[in-house]
Amino acid sequence: MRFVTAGESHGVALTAIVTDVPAGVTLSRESIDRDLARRQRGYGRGGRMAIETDRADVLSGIRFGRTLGSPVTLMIANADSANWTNVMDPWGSAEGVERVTAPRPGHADLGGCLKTGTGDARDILERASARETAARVAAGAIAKAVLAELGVRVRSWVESIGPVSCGALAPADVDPQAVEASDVRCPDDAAAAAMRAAIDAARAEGESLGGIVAVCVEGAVPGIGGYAEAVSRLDARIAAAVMSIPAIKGVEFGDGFAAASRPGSLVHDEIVRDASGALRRATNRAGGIEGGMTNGEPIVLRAAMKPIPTLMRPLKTIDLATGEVADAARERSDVCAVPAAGVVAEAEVAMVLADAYQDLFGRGCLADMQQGLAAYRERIAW
Ligand code: EPS
Repeated sequence: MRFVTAGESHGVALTAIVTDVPAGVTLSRESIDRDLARRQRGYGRGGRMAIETDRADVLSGIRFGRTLGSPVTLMIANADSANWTNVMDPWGSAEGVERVTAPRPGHADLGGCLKTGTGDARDILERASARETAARVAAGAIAKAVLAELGVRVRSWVESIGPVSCGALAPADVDPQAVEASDVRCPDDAAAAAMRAAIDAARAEGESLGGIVAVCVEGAVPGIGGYAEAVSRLDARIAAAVMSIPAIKGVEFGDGFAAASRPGSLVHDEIVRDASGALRRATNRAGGIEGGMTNGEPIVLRAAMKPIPTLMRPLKTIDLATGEVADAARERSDVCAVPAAGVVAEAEVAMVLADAYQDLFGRGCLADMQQGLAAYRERIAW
């Protein structure tokens, strides 16, 4: 499975086209819209989220609640576009429309203006906006539906916002209901309260905050991904997908960077037999991936998100129209979008993993994939 998105933040709609979707996958409109709502929630979001109630219309590829095996087209209308018709008109004139000429440090504004030659950063920011991640989440819901049929679940939670951290949590200690009940998506109540306070303080100071999200995949069989070719290595594929989310600056699996300073015996996970006779690991420091492949333990990865570049107390920049020092552009924005980033990361991870399952068990039809998976499970029982 692969997907491509299109759409500007204040254009008519966002769209995603998902290709290589296996036929016969059951899914509901609610499952897609639920993830869209999860992405919209979160303490620290800006005014836009009060305007939008994201819902996906399916334009192709699904009939009577089942995938057809043809490309799935999803469309999410931008309710706010009604307020931007002259600014975003495909055929009108730029005359009288205010340009954005003070690029924000940390945003795509300057690089995009230089790359494309435009003198209006709106040409860039409309697409670079994290609003685009709504389309990714809708596409990811299709991948999650495929994975669910294969016994694989993807979830996420927040471990830090700004300076406040609840530390690295073991997946077994994270109650998914507690995560979903928290408006910062952190299951630790004390940390969650401190995170909200940090967001309030940042808002009061015209600041923005980043943080760390964790994503966990449970139920994946060993051997998904590959060791033989660089492009098939699952950790590389997942890292690339997660790094493609706007504002993500780092990705680590398992103990990640901390493992670099430890001796090998404190890094690698001993192979043991569990009560059922299956080969398992005594620990999961690798984060479920070894040699570019799943090892049967939960995949655990963390992504670091930088603070959103739009600051109400702006940094200095150079105005592209005048060449003079200026305050960076201010747009309505979020103080903190870390809780949303976790939901987007779930979508990216799900898409990569569904595709990697298809590498092993076929692409065309879910029933064939399930049959292949059952035979594989039987063969690898050691
Ligand atoms: C977002 C929509 C945007 C921002 C935010 C994410 O809406 P607007 O620009 O109309 O306020 O709230 O975008 C950014 C943080 C950004 O840097 O562009 C969304 O739907 O997630």
